[in-house]
Amino acid sequence: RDQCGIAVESRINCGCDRSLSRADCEARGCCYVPLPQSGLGGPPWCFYPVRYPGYKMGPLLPTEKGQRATLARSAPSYLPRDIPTLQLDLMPETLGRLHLTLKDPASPRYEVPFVTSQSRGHKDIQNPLYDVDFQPDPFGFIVRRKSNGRVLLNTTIGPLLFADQYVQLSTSMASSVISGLGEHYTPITLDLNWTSVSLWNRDMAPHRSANLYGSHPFFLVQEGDGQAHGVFLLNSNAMEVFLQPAPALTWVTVGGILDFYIFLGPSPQSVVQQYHEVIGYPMMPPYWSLGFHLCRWGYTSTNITRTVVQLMRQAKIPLDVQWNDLDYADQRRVFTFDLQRFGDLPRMVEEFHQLGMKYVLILDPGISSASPPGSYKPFDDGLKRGVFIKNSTGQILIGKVWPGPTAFPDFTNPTTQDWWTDCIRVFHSKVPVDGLWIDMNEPSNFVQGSVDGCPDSDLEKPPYTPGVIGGQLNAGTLCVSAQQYLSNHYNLHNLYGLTEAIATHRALLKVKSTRPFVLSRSSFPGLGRFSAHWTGDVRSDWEQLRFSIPGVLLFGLYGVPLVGADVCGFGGDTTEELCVRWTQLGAFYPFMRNHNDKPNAPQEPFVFSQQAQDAMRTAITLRYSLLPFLYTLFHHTHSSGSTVARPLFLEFPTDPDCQTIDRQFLWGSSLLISPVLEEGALEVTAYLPPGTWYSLHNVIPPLILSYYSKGQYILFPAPLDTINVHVREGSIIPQQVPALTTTASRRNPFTLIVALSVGNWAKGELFWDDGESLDTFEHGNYSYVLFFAEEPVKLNGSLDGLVLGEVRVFGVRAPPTSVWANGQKVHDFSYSQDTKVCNKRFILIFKMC
Ligand code: MIG
Repeated sequence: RDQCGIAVESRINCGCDRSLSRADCEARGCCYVPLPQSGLGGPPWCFYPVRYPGYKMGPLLPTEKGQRATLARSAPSYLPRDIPTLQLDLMPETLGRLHLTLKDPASPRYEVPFVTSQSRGHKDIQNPLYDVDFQPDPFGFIVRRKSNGRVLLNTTIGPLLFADQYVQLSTSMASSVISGLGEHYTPITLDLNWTSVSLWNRDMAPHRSANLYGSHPFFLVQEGDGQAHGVFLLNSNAMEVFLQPAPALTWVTVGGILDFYIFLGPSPQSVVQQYHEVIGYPMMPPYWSLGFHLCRWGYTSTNITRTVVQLMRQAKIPLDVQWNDLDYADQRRVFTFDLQRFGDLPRMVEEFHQLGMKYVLILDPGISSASPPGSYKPFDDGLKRGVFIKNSTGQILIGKVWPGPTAFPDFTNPTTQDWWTDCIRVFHSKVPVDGLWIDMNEPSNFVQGSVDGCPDSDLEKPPYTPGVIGGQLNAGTLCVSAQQYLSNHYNLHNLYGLTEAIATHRALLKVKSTRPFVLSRSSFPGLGRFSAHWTGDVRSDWEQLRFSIPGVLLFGLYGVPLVGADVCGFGGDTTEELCVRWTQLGAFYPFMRNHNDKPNAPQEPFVFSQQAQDAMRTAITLRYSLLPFLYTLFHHTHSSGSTVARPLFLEFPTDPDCQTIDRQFLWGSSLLISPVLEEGALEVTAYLPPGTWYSLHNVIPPLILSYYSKGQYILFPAPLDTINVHVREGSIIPQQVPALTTTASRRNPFTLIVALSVGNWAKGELFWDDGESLDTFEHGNYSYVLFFAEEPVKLNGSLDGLVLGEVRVFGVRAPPTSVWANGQKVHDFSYSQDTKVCNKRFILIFKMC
């Protein structure tokens, strides 16, 4: 009886796999204590008693990498095919990183390939940030933060279950403020009120509680005092994670091993960095990919596509990259183009290149299998080379996607890489694309499993199926019993997009020898080393606009910093006001693309009123002026695993107000973006962390106001032409005079914003290279400029070979009597008073000669 005396919020569900009657529950040896409220959700009635029997742990013995113990269970669990003996490996890898695995020593099980190939640890760790304790019987472990004794994870609160197709582990949480476990349509922190999230890549328009395109079994916990830790479960099987208010969490995965990385931070930013060290730092994007991209499904000819570019240029709105969706392809087959409507596609791409622009088009993984033999080389060749996924009886699995019947390349097979590279090389020799957009790569399938259905097997119908859309693992995708080179699709499904992104990245690398640009819908940890990501088929409405912020910020934590949502929304008709607000927010997505679904009203900037166009031009131009700063942030992410678009809690971890803010965000540590997210709003209530912030309303002419905040919400005017952006005191922001493309803007003079702190100093930096060569950082082919300003205002930093056109200094204490640059007196300067600060300060603007 005592054993069932567990606080309601701490009950661990004994029936994660199915709902249990009292008899079923007691047959499992669990406690059955009904509660008044009923219906879905809420605390379980059937839960594990204290010390529910499980594995018993043997002695810990030293190994080369740490310590090892054997776990054994004497009685079977209630699950089919228990693994009776387990091997525990404890591997302290760095001071802040602990690696812990549980696997079957008797017969190897599937383990995730690729992802951690770059991870390196040390052998002898002296005095790490963590302590680990064990409860031997039943087995459980406790991880503590050594400095304050805080329990970060405690798995003794529930049993470890480890059967062939069902692995379960529960842990307590150090707080209720948890971010991660994507991809879902959620705020920046998860709801722990008896919810669950499933990780199974699915072609599904973002909506609440659905498993979406990617899987990221990583979360970050804010401990409440500014410290944070993170947990990564490297497992690619279908998974459901149950969250409860204790706070506690239960992982259930249907295969693989338990392979945990625990990151001790202690700052949230260092947790992210430690995670990225394991999955690999993100790629350095080509500079042009930070420009504005324009796409829609329904640009049905080259002439229509050309017209779009012309109208953008007439409207004088910057545009770097024009895109085409499926429209270009002949009968929707990839690596072809329609000779009627897109016959001069190669010439069109050349024209865009002449304008200093780039061109990207879509590639779906499904390869049409129904063309007459000899008429469609990608399929014929693929067949010969054996690159396609096979069904469980060894025939090529045929599904249905846009071209009709299709086969699916198996990107875990090295031969597929060669074939894919050849397909891309041949196509590129005709149509010199600058990047590739890989869609439908969950992979998406319009029939369930295959055109012939799926076999009736334990893989297709496992003893337990996580709560996925469609109720079955093969819903909207391939039969999971399908066979791939490395394993079955059951294990590899969540890696399909990642493996396609790797193959596409490598192909572009070979064909072009410049930095590849790939945009992938499906994702898994490690994607950011190869690809950008967009958040899929978002609807054109205000709620989706608002949730695009946590969507983008979370992908930053997942190591995919080059991310954005379709600006103005993909599904449904946008409105002018929504599209203006979305363009303003989108100007601060790291990846900015306006994209629209086929049946919808057009939403290119030029289709709107003059007033709306002006507002959009202002926002996009502001982005272009800030690209040197954005690019420098990408350099940091690429070289040390930081974030670009950053949630406030990463930058102000000890400020409790920042823990859950996700209607605002930062670029790096210096720019605070506070967009309008409500229809009709002409003001925005925004939180300013403590300090002085300078508002940056317009590029030219500047309208600068500054605010001193004690850490408070402030109401800012936000007329339709304005997005509120604030510069943090103490920062220097490198900018460049904007132009209609980055090709042109990169030749323009730089400008600097120097936002003096109260103590009269500021610093900033610029990473600069040719914007497209490979590994410039790794090979030293770049300039790196540190700017530093101090009292009396003096600015240092040399722009080797680059032209500095203008400097704007915010927060100058007194009207300057003289201004000097490079040892010469400057006559072309102006200043104005900044009225909003407590003591009078001035804004000084001067032109360099
Ligand atoms: O089944 O290529 O998310 O961006 O426009 C739809 C057509 C297939 C889904 C993508 C969307 C793209 C669309 N694609």
